[in-house]
Amino acid sequence: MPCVFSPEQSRSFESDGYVLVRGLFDRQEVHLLVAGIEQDPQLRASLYDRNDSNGKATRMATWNHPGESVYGLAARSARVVDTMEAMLGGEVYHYHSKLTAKDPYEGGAWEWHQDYGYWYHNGCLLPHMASVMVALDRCDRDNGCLQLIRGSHQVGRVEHGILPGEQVGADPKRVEQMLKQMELVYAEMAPGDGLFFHANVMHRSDQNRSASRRWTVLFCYNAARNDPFVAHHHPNYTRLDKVDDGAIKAAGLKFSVQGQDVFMKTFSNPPGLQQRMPDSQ
Ligand SMILES: O=C(O)CCC(=O)C(=O)O
Repeated sequence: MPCVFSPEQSRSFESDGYVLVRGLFDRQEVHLLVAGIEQDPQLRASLYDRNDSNGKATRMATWNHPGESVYGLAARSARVVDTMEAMLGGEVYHYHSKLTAKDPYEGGAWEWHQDYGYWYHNGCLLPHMASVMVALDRCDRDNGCLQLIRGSHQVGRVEHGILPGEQVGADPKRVEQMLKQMELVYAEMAPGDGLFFHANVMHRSDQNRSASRRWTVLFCYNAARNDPFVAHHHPNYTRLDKVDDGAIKAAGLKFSVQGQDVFMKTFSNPPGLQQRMPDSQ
């Protein structure tokens, strides 16, 4: 399948930095994705917590290479990869994927940040990077859906550092200005919807204060021509083996393979981000 964006969505990606595609994965695929992620023994064993400033945790799993599991096939599916290639203007490779699981009343908040605020420090010279967040559950304001600042990718990379609550985030003074001039958007999503967004889009999310679970999976990509010049915890250019859109249903409930699929043990900030934000103490 070629890029899933309509011409109008391609234009809004340029101006807004994100596009929400309803029903990127259909009911049967979402069912397989959720079951795969909930039940995969290796993934479950690799879950770790990322705490917010109130001690509330998002449970996470992170993996660098998409394999033959149902969620590996989703990250390699033509509809996602072709759309990323259209967004980033050429061949892409898989940079990593992550589950961000906010459980009822527990799931933690994320501070305002740009993904490139982190990935810059990994030796990625250009911001030719993007992600798609796929909703596994309904995501809304009550359970901590993603919030974005429309058009914020146009400001370029903003300085990031450790904020008073100990999470890394973007310079609050810049974010304050952006919020005065640009629109704050709540990306409410149904299971299977996909939110494609540029790595310089400013985004955050609230704690899950509701009784509904909010699990999402994010597939992140880098342009092949933007091979990082620093070796780090995410891969250098690795050819992405794209699969047909039918691959998820054809494979069924497939889990990761021990020894082939490798999960990370923790969330690591690049060394360049271990400084406090000036004036933020
Ligand atoms: O899952 C969320 O609410 C936020 C995730 C996020 O911002 C990220 O992984 O960069």
